[in-house]
Amino acid sequence: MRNISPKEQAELDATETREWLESLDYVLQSGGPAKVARLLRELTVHARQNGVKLPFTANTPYINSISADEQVLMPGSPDLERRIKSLVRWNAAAMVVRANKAEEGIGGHISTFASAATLYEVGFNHFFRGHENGDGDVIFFQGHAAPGIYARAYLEGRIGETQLENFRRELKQGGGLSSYPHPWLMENFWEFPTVSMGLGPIMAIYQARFMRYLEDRGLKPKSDAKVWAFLGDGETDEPEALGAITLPAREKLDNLVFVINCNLQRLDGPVRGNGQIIQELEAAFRGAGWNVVKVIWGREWDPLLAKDRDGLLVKRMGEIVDGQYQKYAVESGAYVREHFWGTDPRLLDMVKHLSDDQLKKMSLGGHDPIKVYNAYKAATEFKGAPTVILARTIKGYGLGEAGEGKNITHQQKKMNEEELRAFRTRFGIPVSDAEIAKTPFYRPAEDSIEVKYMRERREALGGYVPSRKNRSTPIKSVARDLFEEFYKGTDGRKASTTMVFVRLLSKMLRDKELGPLVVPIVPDEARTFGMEALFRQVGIYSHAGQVYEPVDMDTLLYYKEASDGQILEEGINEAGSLSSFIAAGTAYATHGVNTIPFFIFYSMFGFQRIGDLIWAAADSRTRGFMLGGTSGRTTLAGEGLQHQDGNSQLLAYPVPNLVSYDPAFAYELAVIIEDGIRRMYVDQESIFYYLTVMNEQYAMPEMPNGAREGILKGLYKFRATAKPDAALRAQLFGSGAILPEVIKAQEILESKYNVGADVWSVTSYGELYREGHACERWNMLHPTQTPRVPYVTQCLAKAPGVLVAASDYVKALPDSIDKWLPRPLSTLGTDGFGRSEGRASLRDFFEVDYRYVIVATLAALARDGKVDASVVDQAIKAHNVNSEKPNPAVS
Ligand SMILES: Cc1ncc(C[n+]2csc(CCOP(=O)(O)OP(=O)(O)O)c2C)c(N)n1
Ligand SMILES: [Mg+2]
Repeated sequence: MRNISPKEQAELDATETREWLESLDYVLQSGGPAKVARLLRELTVHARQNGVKLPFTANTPYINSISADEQVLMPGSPDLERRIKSLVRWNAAAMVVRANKAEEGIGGHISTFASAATLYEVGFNHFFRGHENGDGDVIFFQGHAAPGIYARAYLEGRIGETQLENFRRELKQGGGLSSYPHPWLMENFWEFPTVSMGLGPIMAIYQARFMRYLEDRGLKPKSDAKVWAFLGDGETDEPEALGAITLPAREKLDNLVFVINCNLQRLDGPVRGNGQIIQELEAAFRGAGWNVVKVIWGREWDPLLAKDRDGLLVKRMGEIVDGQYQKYAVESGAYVREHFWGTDPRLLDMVKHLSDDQLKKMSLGGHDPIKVYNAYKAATEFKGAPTVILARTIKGYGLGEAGEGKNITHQQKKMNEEELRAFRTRFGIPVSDAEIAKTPFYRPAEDSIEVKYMRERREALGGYVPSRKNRSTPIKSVARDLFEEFYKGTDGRKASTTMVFVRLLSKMLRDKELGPLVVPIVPDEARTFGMEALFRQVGIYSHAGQVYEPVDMDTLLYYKEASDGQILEEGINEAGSLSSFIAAGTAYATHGVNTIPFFIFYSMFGFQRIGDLIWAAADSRTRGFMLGGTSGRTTLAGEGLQHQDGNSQLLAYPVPNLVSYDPAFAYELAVIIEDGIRRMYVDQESIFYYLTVMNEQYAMPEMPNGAREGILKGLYKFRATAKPDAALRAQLFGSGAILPEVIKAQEILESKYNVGADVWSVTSYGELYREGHACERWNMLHPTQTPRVPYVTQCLAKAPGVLVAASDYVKALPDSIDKWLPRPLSTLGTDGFGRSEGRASLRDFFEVDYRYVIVATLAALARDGKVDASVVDQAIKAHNVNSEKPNPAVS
């Protein structure tokens, strides 16, 4: 047989391909798409069975998922909508430019919204549902797009010109606008903070799931409201952004829509210069089970794609990397013709009827309202899975020379006169050349067709968004008898504060009024905290119920999943759990339901790991209780360096609306939780709680008379000395699991060393610290009035003797109240890395057990000249304290 030349081979291949395609076309025409799909599936199986290795791909071609002939016409008035969008664009840019003129460096972002304007405007005009007709959509706006959202609210008449003028200057007279979405600062406007990138997407996922939870548990009527999350393509590099995307597919959350603005750029440069972010994201989301809608090309491409019989154009589209696409966006039509189309004469031929200018103006999908409209329509109608829309845009769209598609675009805040003029002309804004230098805001008259149209659309869609308000009715009161059992103590029986919490939680769950509102959240630690009885009592939430027979079905406490289950068992996922906590703790505003979340977790994996989400919870005005379980550096035995938490109580300090406590006893915990529910759900305070609970067991004493106020303020005298008249006196502070050590030291100091020591329980250094500073500040500003005395000073001003504190947390905690005490405080704490050891050894290592309390007390008395140094020395020896051991804080 003669050899076939490569050219002949290519022709044979082409013929063969054509024959196969023609057969397929025939099947498509006669049998329809379903038949083609079946055939292809069977062909694939057959090929695999015969050893053909098929490469895996989760990708579809680099074209729109919705073809031109599938798309529907847009309702409404596209022309008017374009005009409105232009006005929004102008005002958004103007507010940033003005802010930067008025005060150098005040910042702001023009280019994010410039690229996303169509994505938002189509939503505002046709999809985003307000809360007024019942249930509204929940929208997570991309933080850096805030100027556009404000500009629209200004046109709608919801935000005044002064506020717009004071963008990023919130402290100005008359009020300003916060740089980004912050419910804490604009509580009637923004619902969720998103600007710490990655947090918006994960919060949105758990919000969508929580909406289903509320419906399945009958706490809210079923609705087809959506959760929308707008994010940047660069943002998807944050682990939180994509880290939880399998959950909504698993749970079939078709109430969730992600819109990813793929402008191919982030702050420094291209997101994937050498690859394609859209294809990468498509594969990730499809792999996770999402419905993926790609909106890559604008309408001008449709006729070209229709002509692309051989797939040449689609192939060309798919082989260009993003860095190169970015180059096309800034280059001339001639450049695009040469470099994009010029690789094949057949491609060049396809566009020979188009001028360079027309080539340059071929739009991208994310800038074309009809493409975006169809994508949103498909997303909102899709059943059985969440949808992600991957919309291609140009960063800084419309800014022209001022920064369209450039690498510096993200930080472009200024536009010179010429650039402003070009921008004005491009979008047809009625601002004259004479006025342009002032960059005036522009709002058409109240009765203009633009304003009327915007208002009508929003009215039809259920009111303005974003908009936040408390939609719940406060709980009337909290029944004291739920909590009173814990005031009595355990009569010598040992218990841990975790056990106490679980018992209290179980009681609350049984309460008629409170019970249904309680949302227990655990990241795969329920057994660690002894909560497994709750599995059976209230069930684990699962939309699907339980479709299998649990392995422990025949036991009393079997693993019960139910569609109306109450526990959110989040698996090993603290970030997801905290996102659920935020959804549940803000439901009073979002859904008008007073759910009370109790999120219990391994305390070291709370603040330390997901501190930024806790900050977002604070900003969101989340209500509820976070419980750091197995906490304390020396109380968690055996677990070692990464687990033992001596930090979180300090890390809780900076969160302004977080109230933190380190309770030692059952009644302290009960008093704190009862008061917390009252403050948050009866009095409607925008606070939340952090409580550390321990697994060390000891007898729980009875609540001393009159202790309630002190427990809540952070300090009360737990036990006075039996020797108030002793010559040597001391005041000992203990908290959490270290309090029993301090009580033991009190007894020995009295019996062996004749020191009359009072013991104080410090439930919260944080609260004492805040109150102390509040007094100090007031005194500074009111010099002629009677000074306020910090609570801690009131308690201790007349208390005799030396002052000693022992904590299972870092020394900075007790030290933080030192200045309001009458004499210097000697501090014992657990600075340093933990060790894998038992409690006794750990407390020796960290120098926080009763022996160190004794030594510290005697050393302070020696310092004050009350005892001889030799007494301290003898105590060190008597208690086997090793003076030469290395400092645990640095070893
Ligand atoms: C966690 C976090 N890291 C860094 C930043 C700073 N930052 C703000 S915007 C931005 C780039 C955003 O790019 P992209 O997500 O693609 O959004 P685009 O503006 O392009 O729409 C960066 C790095 C931030 N806001 N949050
Ligand atoms: Mg981007």
